[in-house]
Amino acid sequence: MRPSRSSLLFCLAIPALFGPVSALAESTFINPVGGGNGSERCLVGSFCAGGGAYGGAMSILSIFEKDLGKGPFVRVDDAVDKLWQNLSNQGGQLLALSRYAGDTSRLGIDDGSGFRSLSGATGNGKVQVTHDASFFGDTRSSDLVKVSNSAWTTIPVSAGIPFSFVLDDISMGYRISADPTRAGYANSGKSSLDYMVTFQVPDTVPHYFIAWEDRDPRSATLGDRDYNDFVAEIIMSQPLAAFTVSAVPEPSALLLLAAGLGGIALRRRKAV
Ligand SMILES: [Ca+2]
Ligand SMILES: [Ca+2]
Repeated sequence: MRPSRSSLLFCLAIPALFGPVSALAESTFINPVGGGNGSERCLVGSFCAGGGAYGGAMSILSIFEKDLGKGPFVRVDDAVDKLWQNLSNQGGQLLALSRYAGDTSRLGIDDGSGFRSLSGATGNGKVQVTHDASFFGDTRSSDLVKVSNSAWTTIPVSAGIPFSFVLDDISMGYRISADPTRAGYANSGKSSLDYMVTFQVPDTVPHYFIAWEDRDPRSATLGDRDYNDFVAEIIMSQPLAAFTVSAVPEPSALLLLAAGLGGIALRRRKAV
């Protein structure tokens, strides 16, 4: 099971998950069609035209939208996903959900005391879902792995201590921080290179998906920028600071939003 909502609600002192709507201060570009080996799924908001052998398919995040049944995810301002913190001790949970990358990586954190691993290395080309019957007809159904959701990991950080997520590329032996101002990582000091983007789940608790690009920062690029290389689900006891939503969604995003709203009633019926 996913962690009990009631077990997390007790520490929620901020009931409003949606902060004030304002202009997006910083939005890292995501390449919607990918550019890897063609087996990658494209990200939300894309029709994946030209996405190699998987053109036209659902994105990883749209799979999770469908799996959770809570409505469309909302892109989080990249100005605020570098540092996270909780209102209670050990108040966050993490679940590693998918990886589409040749490199084997795991996810961890750094709260100022160095890297701490939080996840194992997930299988390549796999997406963990809990409602596999919802994906009948998916053109790559073999990618979808049904899980019991028992693999949540507590984020071992005390209340009020800011931390950053870190991707540990085990194959290549480098680590990338979501906060490039933090010292000791392959992308330290390279603020123009943002390797992690974040989406919020409409929920009664602060609930997010983080998605990584795993290109070696020493090459000073962001690779194919599809941000499919590692995706994890996060539940917190405190929303990201100064959370904002895009004031001017792109036309394709508006179409998706309309489609998503139309499907909310159905999704709610099947949601656990
Ligand atoms: Ca970011
Ligand atoms: Ca990539």
